[in-house]
Amino acid sequence: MEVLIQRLIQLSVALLAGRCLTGITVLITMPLWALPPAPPHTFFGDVRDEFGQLLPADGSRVVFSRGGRPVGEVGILPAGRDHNYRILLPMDMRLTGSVDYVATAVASGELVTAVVAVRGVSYQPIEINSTGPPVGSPAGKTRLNLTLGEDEDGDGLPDAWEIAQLFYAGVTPGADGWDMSLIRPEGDYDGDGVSNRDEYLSGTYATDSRSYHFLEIATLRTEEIEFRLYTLLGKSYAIESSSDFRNWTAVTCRLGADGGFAPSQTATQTGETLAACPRPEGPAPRFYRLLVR
Ligand SMILES: [Ca+2]
Ligand SMILES: [Ca+2]
Repeated sequence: MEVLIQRLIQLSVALLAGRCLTGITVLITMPLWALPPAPPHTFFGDVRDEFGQLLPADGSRVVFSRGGRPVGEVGILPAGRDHNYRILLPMDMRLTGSVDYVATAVASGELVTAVVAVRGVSYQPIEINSTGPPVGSPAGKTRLNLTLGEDEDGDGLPDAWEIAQLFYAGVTPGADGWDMSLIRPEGDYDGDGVSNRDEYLSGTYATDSRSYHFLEIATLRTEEIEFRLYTLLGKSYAIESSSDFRNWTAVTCRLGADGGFAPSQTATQTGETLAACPRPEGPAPRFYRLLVR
């Protein structure tokens, strides 16, 4: 009877540990101090080059490290999402007396860094400083956009893009070089109502008031709304609608005369373009916005 009770206890322990009972040996050698992992933390976002273009899925990779040692690596994703990289960092519960279940496991609050490897060369994104961002909670998500390029003036915009905008505007460098303070992210150099940062992200000129993204109603038909918008070749566009300015849903539209209907489409021309979208039923007011990637 004593042996039976002992085996029942062992069976309970084995089941609690999520293992199959194959014998007493399993119970003895099972590493009881190796606690289960916590759910991974997800970092995701957009990786852009110094002129605002999303990096293509051409083999470039995002590598996360802790203390100089890699803890995760992923390739750039193809278009079609609201991000072009997504990495799940393994996490450990870090309970007292335990050891990590894998050497690359991280914990909440730990600092990590990231580099982007393009054709074998690693670049440190502008957003990554010497300490790097902290890891959030298990199962949590952190959006971390990564921008390539130099940023000597520390404003978050790649200097190469800022200089290109000034050059386009006819500004010349002084004795101390280019005055990049003229192009601040929150500023609007050309006064077209679109911030310099948004012009960088959308690919328009920050120093040309004729170059900016807009969305307006061109024609209102019984069953269709025709929008007029500004597109750039190769950029993708999505029109979203809302009835309360809080919850937005993508509208399936046709961009240009030849395209099919889809929630997001890549422009085949630069300039004004028409987009045909189904008109919603009912008298409720509807708001629309344009997303550019
Ligand atoms: Ca800068
Ligand atoms: Ca502007």
